[in-house]
This record gives sequence, structure tokens and C-alpha cells, in this order.
Amino acid sequence: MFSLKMRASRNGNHVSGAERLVNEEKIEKISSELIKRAMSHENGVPDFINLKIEKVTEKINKLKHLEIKTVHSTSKENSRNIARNLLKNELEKYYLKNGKDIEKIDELIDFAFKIIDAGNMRGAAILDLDGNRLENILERGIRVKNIDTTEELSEKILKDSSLTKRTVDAIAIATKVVNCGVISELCTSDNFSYTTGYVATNDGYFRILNLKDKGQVGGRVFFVENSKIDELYDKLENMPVIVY
Ligand code: PML
Repeated sequence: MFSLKMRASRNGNHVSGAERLVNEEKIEKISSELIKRAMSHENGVPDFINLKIEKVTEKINKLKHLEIKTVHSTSKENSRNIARNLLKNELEKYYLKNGKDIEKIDELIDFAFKIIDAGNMRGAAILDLDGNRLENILERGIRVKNIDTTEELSEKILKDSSLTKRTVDAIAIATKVVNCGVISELCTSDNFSYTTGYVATNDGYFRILNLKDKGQVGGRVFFVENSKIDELYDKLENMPVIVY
């Protein structure tokens, strides 16, 4: 298989990026789809597009996608409470396992919301249970790479008129992240007008409507136990995964 990575920018600012893992015979078709995607991006027409095509020699891991559960909520406050409870449920198990004070979980979640609302990172932040940031480069964060979804999954998701390509891309990230041992992920979109975000755990991909206000920036936080961070980093970036 081959990895295709596209990133586009304008005046040095990131406009869009996407990646695919495809068989040799699909390289041309998917390359043109990625270029089309770059050219028609909502952030404007780019003045620079980079398309990288590389043969993947490692074993490709096939992962079953997290179940999609949409949570309808009309206010940001309520949506954030729902996200908080989902995160708490998951984090509590790890706090207890590591003998940590569960009263501190709210503080950790507040910190995560602060990070995503600051919106100044290209990749995700990684937080351990004590609220330490574990990314190699703080401003950059970690970018989950070498992922794709099968056409069947993508078609199945897009058949639902309430879902878009955003969900297809996000489910690939969330499924890989959770399978790599991340306890849970909190995400809001970096698109100003897209207010749906999600919490991903082993129990599913919980899309939560109105997780931020229109006009707000977004971000991603991965919650982890702090052991084996180098191994986790390597997997998140380099392990080839196709989500089905
Ligand atoms: C969804 O609607 O399922 C996508 C949630 C947000 C994904 C993040 C993004 O597109 O920037």
C-alpha cells in the first residue's frame, strides 16, 4: 500500500491537510481527489500544495471503528457537562487504579477545555492523570498519522445525511487513538463555524452537538497514563491503520 499525504497553505498559513492509505492502482485517482480537496477548501484557495506519496512497508493494522453515538444538546454549557461526565466515567477507573484522588478529575478536565479553547496548536495535546503535558513540542502537539478508513465505512457514514467527511476523518483518528491505549480524547473543530465536537473512549465516538460556540477555535486533547510515552508517540504517528 501507499501513503498519500496532502497539505496546503496560503501565505505560509495552513489551509487544509488530509491523508490516505491506498493500493497502487488507486494512487492517481486519490491524488486528484486530495488536490481537489485542497483547492476547494472552506479556508480559501491555497498558494502551496504538497503531496507526498510513499510506499508503506510495515504491516497495516485493521481496526473496527468506534461506534458513533450522536448526543443532541442545544447549549454549550449542557454539551460540556455531557462531555465532562463521559470523560469522568472513563478517567475515574484510571485514577482509582493509580491510587489518585478522584476529586482532582474536574481540574484535569477544566485544563483540557482551556487547552482546546486556546486553539493555538496544530496537533493534539497529551495530558497525563496529573495534568502534565507530555508532547515533545508543546506548540505543535502530536499529529496522528498513517490512517485511513475503508471506502465501505466512508460510504456508510456519508449515507447518513447528518454526517460529513469530518466524521469520516475524525473516526479514523479517534479509533486509532483509543486503540493505541489513549484513555479518551476530547475534540472540538478548528473550523470556526463547526460546533459539533466529540469525546472518544473505548465505549464509542460520542459526537456532541454545540460543544463550542460559533466563532470559537478548537483543539484536541488525549488523556493518558504517563507510562511508555515514547512508544505511544511512535504508534500514533507511524503505525499504519485502516479503520473499517
Ligand atoms: C463530527 O461531526 O463527527 C466531527 C466532529 C469534529 C471533528 C473535528 C474537525 O473536523 O475539525
